[in-house]
Amino acid sequence: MKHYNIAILGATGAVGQTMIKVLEEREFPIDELRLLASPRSAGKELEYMGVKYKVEPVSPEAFEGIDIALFSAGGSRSKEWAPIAVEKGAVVIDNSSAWRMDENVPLVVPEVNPEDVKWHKGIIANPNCSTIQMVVALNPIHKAKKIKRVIVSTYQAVSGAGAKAIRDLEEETKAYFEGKYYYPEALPQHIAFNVIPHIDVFLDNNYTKEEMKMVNETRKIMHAPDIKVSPTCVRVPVFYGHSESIVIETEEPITPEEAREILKEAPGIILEDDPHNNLYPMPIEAAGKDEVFVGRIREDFSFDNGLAMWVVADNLRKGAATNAVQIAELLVEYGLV
Ligand code: 25A
Ligand code: L14
Repeated sequence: MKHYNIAILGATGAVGQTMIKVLEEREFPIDELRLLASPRSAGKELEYMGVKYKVEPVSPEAFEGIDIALFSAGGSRSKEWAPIAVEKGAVVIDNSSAWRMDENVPLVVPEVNPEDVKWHKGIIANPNCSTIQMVVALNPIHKAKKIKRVIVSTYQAVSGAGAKAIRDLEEETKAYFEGKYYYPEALPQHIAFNVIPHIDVFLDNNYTKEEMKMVNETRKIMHAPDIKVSPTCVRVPVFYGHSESIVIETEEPITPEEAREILKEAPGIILEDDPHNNLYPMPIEAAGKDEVFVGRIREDFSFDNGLAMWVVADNLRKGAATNAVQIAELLVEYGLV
């Protein structure tokens, strides 16, 4: 079997470290592994398969001989380094929002639109975490009964905003009980014992950029330019795992039982829907897992053809690292590297 040279840019970040773990767990056929980050992290050691690897500062030479480069170091780094990595011959799988809506860049969720990797021109974008788990759940229903409209409210974990935001929740919680004050470093407000209806920056239309990612990326991934999405994205004091309350309006009626039958068979989904026995998805249980968990499926009786559900996934795994590694697996499967 062929083995590949892999680079991770942003290896020391919350997503980067999860990428290393996921590559290891899925036994991705790696020949050489290069861990890259900013110069301030160079020299740090990270473990892969029980072996310590030194983190190198990112440079053009670092991409020499690399087959696949996984990027998760933020949008501005992706804009700067992806063209350089491609020029050196690598296929870039980018986790930032930098390239997602570029018409020359496929935006891929392997359970939904795997074939789109085939037309890549060097860069493949990994969607936003909240969007990924939503389309995994909605696409099978959309294929059966066209979805016209989606109303979604998210409950997003702090880890989505990176390693520093994880520390914000830890330190603020400690400070609260010690009667001290902690100034948040990564999040725009205090998150401990609070919820914040603000993720990424506000735009002129009074939605956040995170919310507009859910609108635009959903259409691109599902090849459904007419689907209407009404999102509200909220940060909650949870470390790992995003949750979503989703209400859809379909063209044809669909019963909760039909939806359960469809989702039971759908790829990448675990149905946990037995509320009378207290069975429903929760972030504390989805954390560390690669699937999307769906439950609380019920009729929305506030309008015709309405269906409500609750969808949870580990944002660092299916929302970022796992989805990126699955895209790398598709490249191998289709013989594109
Ligand atoms: O622009 P976007 O697309 O909106 O993305 C913004 C951020 O979202 C996070 C990710 O942060 C990203 O940076 N993110 C979460 N989920 C995501 C997803 N699905 C996602 N982004 C995209 N898609 P993160 O914390 O997970 O990872 C950040 C990584 O980026 C590296 N990096 C930063 N600047 C870089 C760079 N790499 C190369 N060149 C640059 N100029 C960053 O490397 C990290 O790997 P790092 O090792 O330098 O920083 C992490 C470590 O360094 C310490 N540290 C950082 N800043 C400071 C610091 N210590 C003291 N003072 C500081 N100011 C941290 O302790 C940490 O260990
Ligand atoms: O992938 O939770 O566009 O703050 C960047 C912000 C992921 C979530 C992206 C957050 C997002 C992140």
